[in-house]
Amino acid sequence: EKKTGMIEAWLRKHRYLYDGATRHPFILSIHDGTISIDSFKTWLAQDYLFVRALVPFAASVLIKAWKESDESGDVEVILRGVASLEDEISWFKREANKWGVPLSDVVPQRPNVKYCGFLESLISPEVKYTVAITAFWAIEAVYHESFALCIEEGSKTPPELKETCARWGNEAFHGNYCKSLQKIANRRLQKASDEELKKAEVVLLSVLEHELDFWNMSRGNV
Ligand code: HMH
Repeated sequence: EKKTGMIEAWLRKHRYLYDGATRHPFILSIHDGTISIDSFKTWLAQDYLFVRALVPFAASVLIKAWKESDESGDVEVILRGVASLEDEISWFKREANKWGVPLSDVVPQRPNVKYCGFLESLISPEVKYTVAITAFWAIEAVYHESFALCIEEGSKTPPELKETCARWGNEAFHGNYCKSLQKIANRRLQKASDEELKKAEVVLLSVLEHELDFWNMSRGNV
């Protein structure tokens, strides 16, 4: 079995699930301009809570990189991601204010609770850097690929949602960030034991399933 480009191989193998997560009806409804504003508001409020939970997970990946990585450059890539989350949280507060969504009393819905619980389980020191960085890449890549579709030429994304889509869909920051994470993940997976590879693949599938459930929740189908 060839171990190089493991991420690409897994994406081919799990294409159906990956497309399900990145071409979800929620995203397609933004892309074709038919999204209901209630769905968008639900997503906004729930994703604010998710991003708050993403901070300690991202910080745990940073610690794992510092302890376990064979290349010091990994820390900078992950640090850039951690740092960008502060701006992201401020953005959520501004955006929620704009839409009249009160963030102080948002109750996390079940799929969100489950996804955040999954993130928390990955913080454990027993979860290896290779497995954690694979999860981190997948989490960011699903959002990038999803929202990139909505800013493509010819999309009918409502103008008031363009900024949201560009936040994750843009190539300049988010696209390159995902590429850097993917490169790190591939490099680590190339050197991983079969047992670690199995764990990383399972974690990737879990991320994709949680992302699907998150989109479903945003559309009101819990
Ligand atoms: C549910 N997945 C979810 N929310 C996000 N903000 C990201 C991924 C990427 O940051």
